[in-house]
Amino acid sequence: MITARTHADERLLRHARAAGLGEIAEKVLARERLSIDDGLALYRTQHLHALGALANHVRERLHGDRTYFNVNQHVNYTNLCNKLCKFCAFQRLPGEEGAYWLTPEQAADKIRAQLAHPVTEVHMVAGVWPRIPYSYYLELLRAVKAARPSIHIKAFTMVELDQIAKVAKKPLSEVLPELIEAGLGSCPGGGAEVFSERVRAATYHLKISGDEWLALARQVHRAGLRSNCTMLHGHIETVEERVDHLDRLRKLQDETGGFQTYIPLSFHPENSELAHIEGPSAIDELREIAVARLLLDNVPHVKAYWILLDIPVAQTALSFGADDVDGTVVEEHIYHDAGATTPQRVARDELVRWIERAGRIPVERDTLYNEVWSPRSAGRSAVASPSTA
Ligand code: V47
Repeated sequence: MITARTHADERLLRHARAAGLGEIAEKVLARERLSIDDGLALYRTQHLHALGALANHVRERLHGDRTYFNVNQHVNYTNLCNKLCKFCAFQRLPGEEGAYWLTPEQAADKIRAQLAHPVTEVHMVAGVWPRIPYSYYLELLRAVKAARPSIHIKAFTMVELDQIAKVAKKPLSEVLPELIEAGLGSCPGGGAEVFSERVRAATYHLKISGDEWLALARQVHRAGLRSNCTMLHGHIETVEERVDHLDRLRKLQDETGGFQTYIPLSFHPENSELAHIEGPSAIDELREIAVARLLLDNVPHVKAYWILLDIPVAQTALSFGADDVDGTVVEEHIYHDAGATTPQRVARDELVRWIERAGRIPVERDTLYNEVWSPRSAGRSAVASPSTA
């Protein structure tokens, strides 16, 4: 499609040309797909503002000022894990200090504890422990649904699904309909780490490979579920490996269209075996958001997950390509065990204010991006809400 260039487009082009990104800007304005080499150039440019402006152009073309959030809660049902990933501070072996495994009723209690708040989604992920039987996963889903029938359950990364199929002793294609019947609504994006075999061999060799992660996501999409996708960045991976990871996500998305949102996960080193690595800076995090927005031209949303970015960086990311900030969260362990200094939860109205103070329009969504509330639907007061969290 050929569209006439506006003054703003010409200004963007001049800015990009001055930064040596003119050819990429031409492609972005023409809505052409960026290549692997373009991706490398975006990672290597020192001109963060020009990169951010290009990503912001795409963000505004797709979503205008709309910025999505939801009222959600996280439940990490166990930290028992046998994958021994070097980046992880959350995992425990049985008998280790702090090891826990919630019964389905204990998980349901966490849902019931939030009944006074307008929670629409539970994000439920955990470690992988082979003694957890298949029946547990079904009971967990049923108990959560019984506690709050309206809740959308976004649960189980591809790593957990791989394990669930193993203990079920059935192929995933047979397991997924049973999980859906018990209440599963969609899948989160974790566990992908970086698809590179080199990085996997060095830091998470017991985990499923990139090919396996992608094959499982393909099956999830074929079963009719939407899912998210992620990349864990800022440890030992190279920029070539990052571009390859994004390219492989993009290829699967061409095939299935099942990814809703991409979430770059910045490595938090504390209390992990990689504690000697500094982890990404705010600049690295903004670059990651911007490159993803430009390369993943077929994934609708890019999330600035405030828990790991911190609020000022998440607000800034809304002008670097991101259009979503995740939600109220309530109780988070994975990043707080790894040194995150953000609060464990945020009130719904505070999220609304952060988004407004970043100059954007807050839109409360459900998990599948149906609009729950926006200032337009609520009249003039942006903070007015169905009820407050
Ligand atoms: O799978 C673990 C990563 C993931 C660390 O889908 C770490 O909406 C950085 O996937 N430093 C879980 N990252 C979180 C996740 C997620 C979060 C928010 C929203 C969604 C979504 C998904 O966190 C794990 C792993 O890749 N992780 N430890 C760490 N120390």
